[in-house]
Amino acid sequence: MKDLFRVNRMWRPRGDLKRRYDVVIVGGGSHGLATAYYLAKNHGVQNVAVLEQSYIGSGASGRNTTIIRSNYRTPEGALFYGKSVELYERLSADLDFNLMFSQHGHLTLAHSDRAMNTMQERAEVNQLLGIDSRVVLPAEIARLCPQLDLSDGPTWPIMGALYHRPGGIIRHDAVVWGLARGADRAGVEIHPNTTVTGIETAGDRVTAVETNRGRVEADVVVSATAGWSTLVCGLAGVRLPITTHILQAFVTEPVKPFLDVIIVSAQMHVYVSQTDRGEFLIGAEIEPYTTYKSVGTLTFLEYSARHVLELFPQLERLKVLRTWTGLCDLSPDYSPILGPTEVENFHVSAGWGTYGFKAAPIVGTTLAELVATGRTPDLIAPFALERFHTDTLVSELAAAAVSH
Ligand code: PYC
Repeated sequence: MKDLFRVNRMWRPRGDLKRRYDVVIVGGGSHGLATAYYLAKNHGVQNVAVLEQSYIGSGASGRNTTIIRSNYRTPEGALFYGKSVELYERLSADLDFNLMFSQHGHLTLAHSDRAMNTMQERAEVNQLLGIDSRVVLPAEIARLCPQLDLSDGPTWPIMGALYHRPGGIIRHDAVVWGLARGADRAGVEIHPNTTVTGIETAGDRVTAVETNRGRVEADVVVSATAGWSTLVCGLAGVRLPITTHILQAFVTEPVKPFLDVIIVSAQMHVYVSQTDRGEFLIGAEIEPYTTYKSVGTLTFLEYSARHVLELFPQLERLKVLRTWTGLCDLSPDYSPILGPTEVENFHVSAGWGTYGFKAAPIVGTTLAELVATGRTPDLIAPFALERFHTDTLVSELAAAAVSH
C-alpha cells in the first residue's frame, strides 16, 4: 500500500535540500518544471532542484486562459511558438499523461480595415513559416462559428478574422502535474514552500542561492518566475526592463457544449472559449496599472461581460462562477526575455506578458539545451536580454493587443 501511494503521487516529497545541485531552478511553474524535465530527459542532467515559494503551479501556470496558438506577428515569435505547439501536440504521449489538448481552432476577429490588414500580415508571416493561419470572411466565420452574432448589431460589426486551425485549449493544471511527474521520475527534486531570498555571485558568476530552508550551491541558476522575475533577478543584480500587471478572467457556470472554437477580439479586448467542463472562460486585457495585488475588480466583470454579450447574446443568463487574476511581466516590445544574463550561468525566462503558458515546452527544451551545452539555441537568440542594449527589439504588439 505504501509503495502504491508512492508510485501514484505526482512527485515525491524530498526532505531537506542538498548542499549542492548542478542546476537550481527558481519557480515551480510550467517553465521551471519543463526546463527540469527536459534537462533530465534530453541531456541526462538529474542533479536538479526546482524551488517553488508556494505550491507548484501556483503562479501564472495555474492562472491563465489555457490557450495554445502560434499565429504571432513576428517571424521570430511565430517560429518559436510554432515549435511550442508541435511539442504540445506530442506532450501527452511523451509524459504518458492526458493533458486534454483540444485543437479546435482559434478565430481572431477584425472589426476595422486596419485590423483586416494586420490579420493579413500575420497570415502571410505564418504561412511563410508553414503555420496554418489564414484570413476568413464573414460567410466562412458563420460556418466555423454559427453562434457568433455576425449582424451589424454589435458596436463593432465583424469584418473578418484570422483563422488558426491548430489553436486550442489544454488543461493547464494537467500540464503542471504532468511535467512535475515526468521531472520527478527522471530524478529531479521538486521543493515547494521554498523561497529564494538571495542569489550569490563570485566575480561575474552565480555560485549559490539562499532560501528560507538554507543555502544551496549551484553551478547554474535559472529564474523562471513570471510575475516575480524582476524581484528574483534583482537578487542577482540583474535588472530587467519589465513592469508587472494583473490580467483578470472569469468562468461561468457550466452548460452543455455550445462553442467549439476560441474567439478573440483585440478591438473589444475580449476572448471566449468553452472549457471541457462546459464553463465559458472569458477574459480581457491586462489592467493598465502595475501591481502585485491579486484582487479582481467589478469594472472588469462589467466590461468583459458587456463585450461578450455583444458577440454571444445567447449567454445573457449565465451566472459567473469564479474569477481570478494572474500576474503578467511585460517587456517593452511584448516579446519574452529568454536566455543568458550578464551574470555567468544565471539564465532567465521572463517578460512573457500573457503568453507564457503557451511557450512552456519550447522554453523547457531550449533552456535545457542552453544549460547543458552552454550555447544559446538559434530559436531563442532574438529574445536575449541584450537586445535592449543593442536596439534589436522584436515587436510583438500586433499579436498581443488583446492582452497588453
Ligand atoms: O495570447 O492568446 C493569448 C491570450 C489569451 C488571453 C491572454 N493571452
